[in-house]
Amino acid sequence: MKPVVLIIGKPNVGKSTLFNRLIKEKKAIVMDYPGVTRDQIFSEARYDGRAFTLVDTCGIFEEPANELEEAAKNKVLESLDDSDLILFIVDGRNGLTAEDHYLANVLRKVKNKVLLVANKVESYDKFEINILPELYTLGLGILFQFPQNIIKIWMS
Ligand SMILES: Nc1nc2c(ncn2[C@@H]2O[C@H](COP(=O)(O)OP(=O)(O)OP(=O)(O)O)[C@@H](O)[C@H]2O)c(=O)[nH]1
Ligand SMILES: [Mg+2]
Repeated sequence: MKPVVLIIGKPNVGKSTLFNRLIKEKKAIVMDYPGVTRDQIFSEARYDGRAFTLVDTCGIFEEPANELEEAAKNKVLESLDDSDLILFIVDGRNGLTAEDHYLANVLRKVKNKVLLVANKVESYDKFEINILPELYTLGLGILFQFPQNIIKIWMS
């Protein structure tokens, strides 16, 4: 079986945008408001000659507002063990919130396969000063940036 790469993160951080970019298709719906992705979306992907299954998710709601969110959350929780790599996406422009910390705590149990990805990093200078130090406090692996050069660093 191909390795499974799971994209996770709180709503609206750009998970589906990254998913589409990596599979080079507009398969997942991208909107400028949170809570767009519900069911997990799977796609076969290939990068640098390596094939893998990429999964876009709704992330994990700390406090699901309804049964749908509860079911979606449980599905993602179940998927963690079955994934080979988990891309934990955070907002590199606005920094962390309680939701990110909640997710980080959940992911600590599978820490060795988690990569923290800061998305929406349009100004690296601002990011480095305002956001980067905060991200290190999560104590989760290496930091990658998107969109600037994640793919380059990821595969190197
Ligand atoms: N400025 C900026 N905006 C981005 C970036 N990546 C995504 N966005 C925007 O952020 C918004 C949310 O993107 P999505 O990809 O739908 O986010 P998501 O995490 O899948 O959201 P949910 O499915 O609702 O959890 C959209 O308006 C995107 O265009 C980025 O790198 N920079
Ligand atoms: Mg989405």
